[in-house]
Amino acid sequence: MKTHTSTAGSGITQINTEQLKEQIIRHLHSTLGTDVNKASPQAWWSATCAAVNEQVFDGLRNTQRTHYEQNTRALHYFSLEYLMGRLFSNNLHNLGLYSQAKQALSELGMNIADLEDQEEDMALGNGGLGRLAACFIDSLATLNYPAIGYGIHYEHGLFRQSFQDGRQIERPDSWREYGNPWEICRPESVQEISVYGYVETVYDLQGKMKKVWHPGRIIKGVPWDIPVVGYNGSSVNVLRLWESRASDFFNWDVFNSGGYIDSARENIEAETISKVLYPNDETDAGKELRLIQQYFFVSCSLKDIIRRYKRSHGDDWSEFAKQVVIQLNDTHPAVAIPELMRILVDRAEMQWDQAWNLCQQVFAYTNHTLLPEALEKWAVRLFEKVLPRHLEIIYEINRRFLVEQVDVLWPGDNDKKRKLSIIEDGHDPMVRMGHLSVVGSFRVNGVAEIHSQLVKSDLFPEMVALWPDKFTNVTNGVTPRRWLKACNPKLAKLLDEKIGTAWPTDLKQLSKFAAFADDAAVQDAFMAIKQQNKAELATVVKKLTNIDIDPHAIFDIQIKRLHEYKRQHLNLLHILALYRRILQEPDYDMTPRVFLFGAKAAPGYKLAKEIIYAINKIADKINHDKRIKNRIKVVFMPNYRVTLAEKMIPAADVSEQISTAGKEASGTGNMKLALNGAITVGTLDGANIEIAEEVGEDNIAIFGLTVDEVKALHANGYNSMDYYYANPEIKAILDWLETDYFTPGKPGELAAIKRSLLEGGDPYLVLADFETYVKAQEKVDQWYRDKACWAKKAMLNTALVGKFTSDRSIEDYVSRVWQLEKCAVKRS
Ligand code: H53
Repeated sequence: MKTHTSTAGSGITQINTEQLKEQIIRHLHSTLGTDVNKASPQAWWSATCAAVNEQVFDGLRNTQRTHYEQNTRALHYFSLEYLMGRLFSNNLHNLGLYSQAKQALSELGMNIADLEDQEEDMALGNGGLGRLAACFIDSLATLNYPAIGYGIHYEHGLFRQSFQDGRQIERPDSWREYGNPWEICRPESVQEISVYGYVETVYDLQGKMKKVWHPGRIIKGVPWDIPVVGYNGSSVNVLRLWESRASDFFNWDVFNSGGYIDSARENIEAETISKVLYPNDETDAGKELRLIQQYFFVSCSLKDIIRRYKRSHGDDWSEFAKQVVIQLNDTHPAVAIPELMRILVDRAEMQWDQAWNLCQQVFAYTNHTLLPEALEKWAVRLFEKVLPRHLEIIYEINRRFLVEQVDVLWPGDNDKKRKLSIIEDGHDPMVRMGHLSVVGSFRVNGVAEIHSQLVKSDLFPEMVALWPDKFTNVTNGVTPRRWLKACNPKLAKLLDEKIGTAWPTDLKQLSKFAAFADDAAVQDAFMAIKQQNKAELATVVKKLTNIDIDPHAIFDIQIKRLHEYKRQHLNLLHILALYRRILQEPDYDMTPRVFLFGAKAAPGYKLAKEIIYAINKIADKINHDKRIKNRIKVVFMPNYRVTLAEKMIPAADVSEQISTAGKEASGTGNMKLALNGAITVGTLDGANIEIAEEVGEDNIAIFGLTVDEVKALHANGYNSMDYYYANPEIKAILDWLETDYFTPGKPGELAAIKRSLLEGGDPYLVLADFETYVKAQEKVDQWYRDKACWAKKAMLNTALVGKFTSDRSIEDYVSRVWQLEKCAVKRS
């Protein structure tokens, strides 16, 4: 019997396999009330989680005590989304306990992989932005930075997707239906927040004017803490998520006045706030409940921060900006700016200038998109109804900004004022949250070099003129612990053997692996691992879709939210082109390919849903067409989520990153896929540009219009019809979509795509990029035929993307924005 001992570092007690076994059994008995011979896999999983938590809570206590004793400056990450996925194996890996747990469970007759499957994904996010937040909190804990993530404890995370006759069906996600072992309720830190009502102007005895907000509704925020375990047992930070409940205080009033039913209704309405995650990625819903969600969580979080600050500083605000920095993850939490002003001016009775000065030292804002439909605006009418005092404060912020800044730089220039005003004029005036975020923050960053450039040149050029030093870049990153070590254990082991074990926390070490790129034996080992990962994915595919795929084909993967700008339909047109070529030329020479998609469409996004439907229908036709002799297979994986990504990414040969240049702010899936040895077919967009710089042009297939060419094409009047008539292949494919070939007896069912590309003007230039895309794919096909050539390229992708660890992103934030100090955790 082997007994491993954990290598866990300072914050956490070390433990070996025997101790772990004892703990698991103890929890089976005393926490689960069951026994080894009758426990269900769910009970085994829960007992193991409870055992793991003994170490986690140890680390948490030590971390919190150390931070308190050292009175550290801390980052407060405000995000409406955290796409955490599963925590079981992640926590085990980060505690250095995975192999002990595997061993302990196997000695107890259990298979760790079966237990892992007991866990629901924690899907409290939509896509890139939410997953980035999850990677960042992992890195912050790993790097020993004092930090807390704040967000919403949604009862229902992102919907579960299934397909019915190829169409997306959404079902609610109930991730904590049977409890969640990783969260701790903290009733001692409940907060109360207000919404609605009206503002009264009053004068005190000295004749000084004061604004008093009489709220219409009070809501309770109950915090749930999720420990965030750093790698190798460094810090254990916290993700604090707020759940909304009816306020007891308010409820008693209604209850005592005989309104039992009203009181129950109030309860339901209050609880609605944290009920469900809005399922839109990059579209602004503009709904009242969403504004209330935003305000609810930032108000609870600010009060929590201030409560903690006051514990050591009382009413002395002079240290506040030294202790507190708040990162706004997109504009979603931007209402924190007027909320802090309200707290300082109305409650703490601070002078406006002093309060504003403080705000501008505390907030920093990350922009994640240039897409106009994602740039949040709130109708002034709605704001006034929900947050009347905040609207007044925003007006005052705006008035001072226009008078003291804009008019000073551009005296009398009303155009500039109109463009820069936080309030957009019109028959339905709007509050521009992006403008508010820039004005109220000391730093604004984009998420990849090109994106940060475009934020400056296209989105906020005048703001740059006002504050040139405010703008910076922090290129995104991903945690290599989850996205290589945990999800691709075979490759991780090979790397350990070849370059040592330091890479998970020092990802630039991967470059040492480049020395093996021409070594035939290492190439074979690398490709054998890829082959095994592909075979494992093929089993998953069979189980989920009943489709047989050949693990020796090229696995060509596009996984991301469904959006026109991400151009899943460009991928589909390529598939159709290949299919048609084979039908026309039965011996058409191509390397067999499996096209795998994973994507959820926002439930209200019609065209995105039509694209899913088209992919499914075309997949069905192609997969059953004997004439193509398995040269093409198309699979749409249902319910794409973090857990599925962890199975798909290690098995990818080709990574599809084909957004219209200038539209994808960064992308992070591109980084995960390259890290696992997939070769990118991509446009010069977002972080693809930086990936190309790192891996070199021989090891990536770049195609398509550049940002400048896209701009020029639009400026000169793009006409997609020209491409339709000029390229017979494009014409034939689009016309095909109108027939009933893929939807027997129902012609026109797939015509929405054609309509958007022709009548709709093809806003994302699919047809303009089609030809170069097909050429890039032909090049990839050729590369794959030479096994050594492919292995070398794939290995160099893994070796050369060390830049894209989220640890580097965090260090960039620390030096460019947050100015934090590391704080090593002491064990008690
Ligand atoms: O944020 C990612 C980027 C990605 C961008 C994405 C994003 C959302 O997921 C949601 C809203 C939003 O404004 C941006 O699309 O390019 O990688 C993390 O920065």
